[in-house]
Amino acid sequence: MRTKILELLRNREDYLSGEDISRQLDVSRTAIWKHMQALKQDGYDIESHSRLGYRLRHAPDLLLPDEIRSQLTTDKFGRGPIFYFPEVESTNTEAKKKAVAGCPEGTIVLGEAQVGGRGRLSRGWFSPFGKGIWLSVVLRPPFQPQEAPKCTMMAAVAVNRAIRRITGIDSGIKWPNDILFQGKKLVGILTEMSAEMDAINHVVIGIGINVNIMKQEFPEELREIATSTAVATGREISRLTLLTAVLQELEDVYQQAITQGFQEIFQEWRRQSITLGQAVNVIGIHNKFAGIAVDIDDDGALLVQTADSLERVIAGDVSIRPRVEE
Ligand code: BT5
Repeated sequence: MRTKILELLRNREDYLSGEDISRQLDVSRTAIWKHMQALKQDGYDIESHSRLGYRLRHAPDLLLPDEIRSQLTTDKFGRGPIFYFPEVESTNTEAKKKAVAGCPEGTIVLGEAQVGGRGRLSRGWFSPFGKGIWLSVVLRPPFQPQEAPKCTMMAAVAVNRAIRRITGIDSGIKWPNDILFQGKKLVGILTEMSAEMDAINHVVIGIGINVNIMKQEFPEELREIATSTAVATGREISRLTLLTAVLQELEDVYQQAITQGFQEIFQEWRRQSITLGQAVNVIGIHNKFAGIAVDIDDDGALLVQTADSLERVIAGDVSIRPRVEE
C-alpha cells in the first residue's frame, strides 16, 4: 500500500487529496492518514494540508524497499522479497541464508552499511552508511556449475552499462570482477555459488558500487586506488536511480544469457574491457607471470600471451602494468 501511495504522490507535482487517494486505492482516509504518518517517520517530507491534501516534498536518500518498488522497471528482480538492513554484516552472507531457505530468484538484499563487507579471498570491502550500493541478488540459473564465473562477467557488463547510462562516465571493466574509472576501482563484484555435481542450487551476485563517497572519506589505504561516481562526475548521484538501473540491466543480460547464451555478452565485455591489449602481471593461485592480455575464451578465462606460451587464467589477480615510455 505504501508503495502505491508513493507512486501516486510522485506522479503529482501538486497536492493530491485524501479523497482521491482513497478512491484510487480503495482504502479509508483514516488508513491513508496512518500510512502518511509512517512514511513521515521514515524520513519522507510530506506536506499535509487540511483542504488540498498531500504533497511529497522530499524523499529520504535511503534505499527503502517501498522507494525501490515505486521506481522499479523490472519484471522480476526486486519484485519479490527485498531484505533491507540499515546495518548488516555482509549482504552476500544474508542472501546466501535466504537462498538456502528457499527464497525466489530475483530476491535482493541491501544494506545501508556493511560492517563485514567481503571481497574475494576474505579481503574486506569498505561499505560506509548511505554512500554506496551494497547489494546482493539471488539467482537460480539453469547453467552448469562450471559456468558460474560467467555470471560475474555478466554482472560486470550490466553494472557498467547502468553506470555509463546514469552517470555518463566512461568506466571500463577490468578482468574479472572490477569496474574502474581512470585506473581506480569504482565497483567490486563477488559471486558465490552453491551447487551439486551437475546443477546450481543458487548463485549470489554481490555488487558494491561506490556512489557518493568523497575522496577524503575513503580510508587512507584506498584513497589512491578507489573512486566513486561522485568523485568521477563531481556531483551526487541518486543511489535509487542507479540501483533500479542496475537491476534492469542485470535482468536484461541474465535473460539474454539464458535465451541466447553468453556469446553476445562476452562481445560486449570485450568492448568495455580495459584489460585486453594491455601488458599485465598475473598472480595466479600457484604462479606469477607477465604477458599481454589478448582475449577471453568461451569460458570467460583470460588469455595471456607470455614470451613463450599462451596462458589461460581462470582465477587470480591481474594488474595492468603501466606503460613504460620509450
Ligand atoms: C571485490 O573483491 O572487489 C568484491 C567486492 C564485493 C563487494 C560487495 S558489496 C555487496 C556484497 N556483500 C559483500 O560482503 N560483498 C559484496 P576483491 O577483488 O578481492 O577486492 C577487494 C579489495 O578492494 C580490497 O582488498 C581493497 O584493496 C579494495 N577495496 C575495499 N573496499 C573498497 C571500496 N569500497 N572501493 C574500492 N576498493 C575497495
